[in-house]
Amino acid sequence: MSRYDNYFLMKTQEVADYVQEKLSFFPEDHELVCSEIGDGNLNYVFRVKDTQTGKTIIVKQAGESLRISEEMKLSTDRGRIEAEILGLQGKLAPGLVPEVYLYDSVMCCMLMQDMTGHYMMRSALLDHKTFPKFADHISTFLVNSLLKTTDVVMDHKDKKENVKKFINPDLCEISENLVFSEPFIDYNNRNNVFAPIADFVEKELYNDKALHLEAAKCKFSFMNNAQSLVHGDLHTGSIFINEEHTYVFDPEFAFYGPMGYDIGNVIGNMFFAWCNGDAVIEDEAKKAEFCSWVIETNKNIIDMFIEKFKACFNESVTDTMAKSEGFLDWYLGTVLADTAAIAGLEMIRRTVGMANVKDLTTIADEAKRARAEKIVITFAKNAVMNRESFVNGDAFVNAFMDAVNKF
Ligand code: SR1
Ligand code: MG
Repeated sequence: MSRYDNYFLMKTQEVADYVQEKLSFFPEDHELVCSEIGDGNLNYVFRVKDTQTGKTIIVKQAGESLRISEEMKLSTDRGRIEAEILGLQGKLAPGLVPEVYLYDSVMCCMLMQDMTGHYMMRSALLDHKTFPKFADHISTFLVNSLLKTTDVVMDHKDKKENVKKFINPDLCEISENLVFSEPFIDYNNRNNVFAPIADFVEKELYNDKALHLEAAKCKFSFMNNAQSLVHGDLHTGSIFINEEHTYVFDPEFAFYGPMGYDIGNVIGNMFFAWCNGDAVIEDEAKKAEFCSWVIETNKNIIDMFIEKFKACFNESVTDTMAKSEGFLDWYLGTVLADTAAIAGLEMIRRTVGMANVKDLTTIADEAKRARAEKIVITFAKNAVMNRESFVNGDAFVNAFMDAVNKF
């Protein structure tokens, strides 16, 4: 009989004892301290530290309701999904995800590696730090975790087992509402629209029926195209990074969906970093350096993804029909179109929806923030409406700069 035989939400001061009971990670007689470090919308994240050695571990516990909203209840099964996908991604993309030491399905707790020496990427980008190896690292992660979990590569029955294992209805429902629906029709009355651009949003998002139709098509692709095991929430807050290394974490939204969902999330969130840098950095040379790095990085992410995707496809394809001449180019074209559409939809929802990004909300100057948000919405609409023309890195960054030049 243990006090952890039934689920309860732990308080910070209870977490160190929990770790000692569950793992032999720290010596029994060492003094441990614990702090709550999570700033996400859903879970409680604690760091436990050995005061003698400085060694640390992370404990992530899923609550039954969300941190961002008490009324929103969610299955705690998301913790299992997260622990399982991290194990799988660790095999497919070694070194690019943190190690999971234990998943406790009763307490819905994951004990995992502390990614010390790394910054949370969104915060680092808000400090306008640059990471020269990011495009290389993230394109490797995307190709390996996405292409290698498709029917192109996997045995089809094994892949279907994966689809079952990673069915994630509650978290998918959040995205179906927040990404694909509410930014266009605010039926839950919880959009956060920045008042100075309310008229712009009304005209460009709420009243644009052609846009609604394309968003609807993307929503049904999200719900029905079980293409790859996607991370499901790959924004810059789900990445820990330094100059040399990148970790992707927090895949609790994982499910089998279109792989462009992950790639588009990365691209869209990088463009947010550009918007922040452009609006906030005062020194013109520094601004140019940071903003050009973001643009170059997004171009490289797409181009490296294409190159690595083709190489991986040719090396790993197993499906007989997928080896048909022309299939690879057709398939990749659909992935890039999905990527463009998702970059656009993610950018729209993080601007006017319920869950906003600090990259925009911390721009203190109202006029600069309004300009940034109009740039975002203008690029995003183009990316959704004309997604098939986004065929390489240049297409993405040129379209973004076209939007910038309009305001
Ligand atoms: C109600 S949860 C809001 C958002 O936070 C997560 O990070 C996901 O992006 C979700 O859409
Ligand atoms: Mg998250």
